[in-house]
Amino acid sequence: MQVKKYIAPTLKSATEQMKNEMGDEALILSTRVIRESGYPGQKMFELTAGIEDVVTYHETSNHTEAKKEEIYKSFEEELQKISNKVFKNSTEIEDQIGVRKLREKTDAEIETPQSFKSIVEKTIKKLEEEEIEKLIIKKIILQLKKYGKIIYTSNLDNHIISSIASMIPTKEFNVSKGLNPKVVSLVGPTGVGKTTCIAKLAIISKILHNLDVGLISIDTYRIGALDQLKVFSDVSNIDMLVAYEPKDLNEIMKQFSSKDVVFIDTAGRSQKNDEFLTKAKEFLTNANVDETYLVMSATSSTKTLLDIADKFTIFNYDSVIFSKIDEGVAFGNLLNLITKINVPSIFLTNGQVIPDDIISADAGYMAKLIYTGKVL
Ligand SMILES: Nc1nc2c(ncn2[C@@H]2O[C@H](COP(=O)(O)OP(=O)(O)OP(=O)(O)O)[C@@H](O)[C@H]2O)c(=O)[nH]1
Ligand SMILES: [Mg+2]
Repeated sequence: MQVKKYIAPTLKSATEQMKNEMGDEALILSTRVIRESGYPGQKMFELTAGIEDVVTYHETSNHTEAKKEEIYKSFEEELQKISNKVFKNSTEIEDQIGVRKLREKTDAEIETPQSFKSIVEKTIKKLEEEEIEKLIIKKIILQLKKYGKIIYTSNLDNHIISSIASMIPTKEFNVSKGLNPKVVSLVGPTGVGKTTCIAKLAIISKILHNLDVGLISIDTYRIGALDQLKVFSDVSNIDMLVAYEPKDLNEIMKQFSSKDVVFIDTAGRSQKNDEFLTKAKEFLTNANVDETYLVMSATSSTKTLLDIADKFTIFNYDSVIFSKIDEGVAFGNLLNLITKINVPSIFLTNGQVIPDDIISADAGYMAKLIYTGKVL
């Protein structure tokens, strides 16, 4: 580590001097107030700064083992000097600048530029295997390069996961008791799990949050669809009404006016069927929907997800639900989609069990899912 002292009338100007000379990566090791003879009576600040040169990842640099040892030794010496001078207890400064851990690392653990390069290559391969698009991989790697000096093999995965998480917007599901009913509709292609998801949300709202729940089905298209929700509503003792025509919704909403939350189950429609999509939209317009969630299967390809997300924009959906993550084997498709549509995720579903198999969307969880390809 190179260590240098800067003396200036303010801490700010000392910091500026440090940055001009040592760059943004310099660390402030200590600061103190001193009285300088050249400036009688004037308060001066002394800033001790250091710049790391033990762990560098510039691919062009070529540290031999001996060179590394030499740098490491001078770093230790400098550290000792500073700690003796500035702090009574040397562990105090070590802890402050976080080098204690670094000192404890064995030589084998310190990455050479070559090993960092191979780590990056392995990372790219892993991200490709998870089916993340090249442009996103590039973005992740660029972020890694930015933090190169503090990345080790042991914390690399965490850096990648944080980088992925920073690209995932999420939203919370909020319902307040005693206000106008919050009206939530679920839309999406056929068989993605809309009705199952509504059943999960309805039970959670009723049992866990003690909310008064209403269910509406506008799915009079598929044979058996009404029965599916009706059986559930009977078993769970949750009111359910059916709208056969868009105008029916005016009356139904009056009947449900004292509910806390109302879920509307729509018929699954192929995103290719414009006529059906327009009809469903007409129903929902009459229901004064507060929030619409687009349900998509996590097992669909990126191309399919993008097509669905595009065709369903007619519903102005606020959030997305990724269903069937338990059936997925790679989840790069989710990141590819999310980074393009920029709509928050609200839930993930991970099985058929009502109400257990649903998870609130969390960027960290989703990033791990995408990076590891495994449902944790
Ligand atoms: N493995 C798995 N299966 C699920 C999940 N969610 C729903 N399913 C199953 O997927 C099938 C279709 O679920 P539905 O809830 O009927 O799907 P839908 O979107 O309402 O279907 P349509 O109304 O016909 O468009 C059922 O067998 C569900 O049990 C999930 O998260 N994981
Ligand atoms: Mg359904």
